[in-house]
Amino acid sequence: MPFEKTSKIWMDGELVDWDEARVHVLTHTLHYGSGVFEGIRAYPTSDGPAVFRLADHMRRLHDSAKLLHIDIPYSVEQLVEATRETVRVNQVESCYIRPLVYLGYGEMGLNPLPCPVNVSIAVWPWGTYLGDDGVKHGVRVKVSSWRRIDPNVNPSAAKGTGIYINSSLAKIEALNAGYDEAIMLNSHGWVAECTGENIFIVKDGRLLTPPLSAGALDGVTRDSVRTIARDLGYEVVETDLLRSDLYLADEAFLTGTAAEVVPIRSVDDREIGEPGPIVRKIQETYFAAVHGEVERYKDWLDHVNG
Ligand code: PPE
Repeated sequence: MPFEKTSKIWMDGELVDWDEARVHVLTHTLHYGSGVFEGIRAYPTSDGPAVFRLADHMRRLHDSAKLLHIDIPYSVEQLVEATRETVRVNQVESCYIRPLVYLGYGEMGLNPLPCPVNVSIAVWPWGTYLGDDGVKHGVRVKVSSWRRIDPNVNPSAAKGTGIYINSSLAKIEALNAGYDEAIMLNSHGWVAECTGENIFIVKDGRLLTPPLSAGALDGVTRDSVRTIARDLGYEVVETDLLRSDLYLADEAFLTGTAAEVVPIRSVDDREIGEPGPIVRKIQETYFAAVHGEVERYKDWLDHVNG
C-alpha cells in the first residue's frame, strides 16, 4: 500500500528527517529477516491525537524480541515516550505507527548475537487497509494453500520481519485469485489467522476465535474485541475451527490494527452476506472506543499532548 511522507522518523533516540532515515545495504536484518516490529494506530479524539493501547504493543515488541534473542536497548516506557514524541512532532491527527527493531551494520553470517540492535519509529497517515467498501460491506476471503508457519519452525508469537514471507505468499495468492484476503490453516489443518489479522466467527449468537496455540498472533485488536463483545453481553469462546466452520458461520470478521474490524462476506465463495448485527455492533463500539467516545475504554488511549 502506498503511504504519505511525514517530516521526522525516530532513529535510536534522534529525530531524523524522513528522507535521511537510511540504512546500509549490509544491515543484517535486510539479509536474514532478523528484526521485530509493531503496527499501532493513533486516532483523533476530543483531547487531540491518542495512541491506542500503546504500552501493550510495546510489551509485545519486547516479547517478540526476547523470542528472537534480541535485547532492545530501550524499555517499554522509553518506547512509549518516543512514540508519543514522534506523533507529536509530525503533527498528525491520526496515523499508523511502525516501530522496528533491526540488527544493524557490522556483522554478517547467521549468528545474530554480536550485531548492534537499532530501533526506529515511523508514523504516516494510513487509510483503511482493506478498503472502505470492505469495512462497510465485508471482504471476500480465501483459504490459502500456504499453511501458517508452524510454531516449532519459527515462533509464530513473534512479530518477526522475516516470518512475514509466509503472510506475503498467502496474500499474493489470494489477490491473484481475485480475493481480498487469505485465511491460513496451521499444519494440523485448523484455522490459524489471516495474513495480518485475527479471525472471529459468530455461530448461534456466540463468538468463536482460534486459540493462540493454533498459531494465531496474540492480537491487541483481538483482545480489545473480546473485551468489547463480553461487555456487550456476548459469550466469546477460544476454540479450534475447521474451514467448514467458516463456511457455515452466521457472521464472520477479521481484526487487526491496520485492518481494524472488517466483516467477511464470503469464504471460498460460500456466501455469508452483508455484515450481520453482531459484527456491526462490535465494529461500531470499536470505532467509538479508539476515538475516545466510550468512557470505560478511555484507559486504552495514550494522549500525545500531555
Ligand atoms: N495476525 C498477524 C499475522 C498480524 O500481522 C497482525 C497485525 C494481527 C494478527 C493482528 O494483531 P493486532 O494488530 O495486534 O490486532 N498486523 C499488523 C501488520 C500489518 C502490515 O501490513 O504490516 C497490523 O495490523 O498493524
